[in-house]
Amino acid sequence: MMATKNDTINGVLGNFRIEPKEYQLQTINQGYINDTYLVMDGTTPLYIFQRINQNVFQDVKGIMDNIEDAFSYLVDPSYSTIELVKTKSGATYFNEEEGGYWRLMTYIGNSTAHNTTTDTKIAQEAGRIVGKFHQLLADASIENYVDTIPRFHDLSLRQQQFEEALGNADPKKLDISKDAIVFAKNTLEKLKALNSAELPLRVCHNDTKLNNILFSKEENKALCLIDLDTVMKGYFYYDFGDAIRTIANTANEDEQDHSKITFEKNLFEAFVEGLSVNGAFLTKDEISLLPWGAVFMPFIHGLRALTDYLNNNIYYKVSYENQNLDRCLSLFDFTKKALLQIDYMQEVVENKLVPIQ
Ligand code: GN1
Ligand code: MG
Repeated sequence: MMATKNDTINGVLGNFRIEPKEYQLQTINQGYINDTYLVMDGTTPLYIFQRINQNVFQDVKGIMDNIEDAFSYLVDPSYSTIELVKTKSGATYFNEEEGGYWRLMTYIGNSTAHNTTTDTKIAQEAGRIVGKFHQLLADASIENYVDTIPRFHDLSLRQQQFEEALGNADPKKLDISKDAIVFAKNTLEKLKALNSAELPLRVCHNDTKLNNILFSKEENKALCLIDLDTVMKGYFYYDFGDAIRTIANTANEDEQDHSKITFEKNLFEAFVEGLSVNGAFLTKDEISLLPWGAVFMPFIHGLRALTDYLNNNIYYKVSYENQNLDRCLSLFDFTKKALLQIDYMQEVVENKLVPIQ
């Protein structure tokens, strides 16, 4: 008899330090990169098991070292701890030769994640936990962190990749996406100024979209950030902007009906309010550039999606042919809406956030 996928995965699980038994597995279809499974004992969820996408993450050891170091600082009564379950030989990941690299983490019970929200309590809690994450990691030694995806949020790299894709793309695709291409070129010019800003490098999460925040099921209290694959050096405005693009906007990332894409001021304010309850942890310059982060992050993601569309979907997993284009158009639409709110955002962040001295 052919082994089923579950048997195979159970076989890999046997390499980790957990009670040896037959577990039930549930595929989690979130995310564009890794394969994720919920490991259950009967109906009780116990672990998150992931196969790391090596096409995207070539330095698996670097990622796991970054995560292990970050977890050692993310210890606080108001922050839930996730543990890496070691393999039988004491490693943080298992290399299954042909099958790739696997890691196992403890699952936080009674938790949930939201793709979008209209609830200001959730937005505020998201701000509080993103701020707490940064406060706790401010004690980590930045030089210990490996750049596992070098220049991940570097706009000049993304511009170069976009220009290469333009050069190789199918003329039909260039025609279908012509308006997006014009917007991309114009906005790249506008955002160049951000490159010259002198800001402190921090240990960032780099993927703080709302569904990477875990909430308690009962009261929607933010528990912790998940998906720490991209924990690397970065600027705070990356984490701010990535959260805002998924919180102040109540539509999904690939929403095709742009009338549903809006910049919700009450959710923006609630998020900033949540950041502020942590007290002062940002410099004056970091605070003053936050509104640009809310433009920069949806834009850079839209640009990457457009590039991948032109490259025939070689990077992101897509569930239909034009998903990357839909993501690009929706992300660019939110970028335009955020651009209209720069002055408003400036006022809110200056009013609510106190800089460190
Ligand atoms: C990718 O697979 P997922 O959802 O964790 C991407 C993020 C984007 C996200 C959504 C390594 O993350 O940067 O925010 O899709 N991660 C990588 O657009 O490229
Ligand atoms: Mg991710």
